[in-house]
Amino acid sequence: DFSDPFISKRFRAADATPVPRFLSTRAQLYERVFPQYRQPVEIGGFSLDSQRSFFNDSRQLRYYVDPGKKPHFNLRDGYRDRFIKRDDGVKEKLDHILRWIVSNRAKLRSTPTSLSSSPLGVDFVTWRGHLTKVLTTPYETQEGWLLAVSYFRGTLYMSEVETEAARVNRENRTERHEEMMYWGYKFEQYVCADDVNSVPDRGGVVNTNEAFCTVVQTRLADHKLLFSGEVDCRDKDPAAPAAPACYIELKTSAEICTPKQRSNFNRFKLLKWWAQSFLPGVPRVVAGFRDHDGVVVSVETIHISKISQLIKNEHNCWKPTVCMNFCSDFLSFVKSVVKEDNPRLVYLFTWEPRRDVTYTVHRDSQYTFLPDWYINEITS
Ligand code: 0WD
Ligand code: CA
Repeated sequence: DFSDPFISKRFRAADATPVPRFLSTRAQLYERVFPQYRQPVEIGGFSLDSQRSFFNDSRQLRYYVDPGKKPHFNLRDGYRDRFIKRDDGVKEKLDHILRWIVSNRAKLRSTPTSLSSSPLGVDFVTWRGHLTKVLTTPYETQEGWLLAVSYFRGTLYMSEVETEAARVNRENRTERHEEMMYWGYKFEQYVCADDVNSVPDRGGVVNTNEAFCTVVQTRLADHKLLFSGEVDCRDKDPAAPAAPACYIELKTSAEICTPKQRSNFNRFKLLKWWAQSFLPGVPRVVAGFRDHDGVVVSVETIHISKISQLIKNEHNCWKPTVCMNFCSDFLSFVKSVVKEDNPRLVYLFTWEPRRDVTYTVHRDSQYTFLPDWYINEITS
């Protein structure tokens, strides 16, 4: 009942603007000037230990140790006997970020953004990985996504829901695919040390529960964002710039032998690498190129700011401005749809390749993701 003043108070805006039903994802629609994207500022970080326990500090942050140009690392080493894999059937949703917010509320409220209607001073709270998926949507042809959004005390919380297709893929991975997923983590172990003065321990256990996540604040057009992303390591030079500029993203990829492989790398992989690191302001990716047997044959540093130049000669290639304008328009779309301040109400934004973004509304359903402990903590 929208005429009841008590109820309408709980809505964002009691205006008569028609609510849009869908958002187009056609790339050409987003080819306009690059939107404003404020330099991301690190406002904190947290660690997840080998048991996936939360710590409000950077104890899991590691230090990059340059392996040289042709290290010949064997990425298959330890897969059978020194690998502890995180249970990816456990859905943590935004829980770790919410835990960080609760532990750092004073810091958040004292920032000079409190002119905003929300006590947290931000419009959106989410994972960096969810925003990466939004950025790459106009060019994605394989995998769709589901993003659950709830509006609570002036802030929109956005948490991914695994699609049916992604669940089927996850539950039916081949043994080869399972092993190749390990290779990326093994590469991290070869080039990361636990302490600023120590060296990598290549004989240790690879445990994918362990993580350090940065928490950054930034603004895309008129959207104030707070998001967290996992950081692989940092520059160990004490003279390195402050975070996030000292952070390094680590990647592995198949070695590039043909012009066709080069073109595919530029068109598909560099898009994902760019989007992921550009968002939090991580300036460099260190890529380990490996052969079919999991041996790293070369290591290269790729500067995120140079990627747009690298791809300019590629025919029919992706454009950073399309990604950022689509993201900005998607966040505006979310704001225009999600109006009721209610942590148990979920708007489920759905996208499948070659389709528009649409949404459905769910009250007190399986999709509700803001936990009671968080609601109670923020409400008190
Ligand atoms: O649905 C998801 N993607 C969820 C992610 C649901 C719930 C939690 N997470 C969190 C985990 O806490 C993890 O620590 O994801 C965190 C990483 O967040 P992110 O930085 O926003 O994610 P993304 O940018 O997609 O991935 C960064 C790295 C990956 O590195 P590569 O180089 O492969 O892109 O985080 C790792 C992976 O190493 N990673 C994950 N680790 C644990 N759980 C997950 C995950 N679900 N997804 C990626
Ligand atoms: Ca990585």
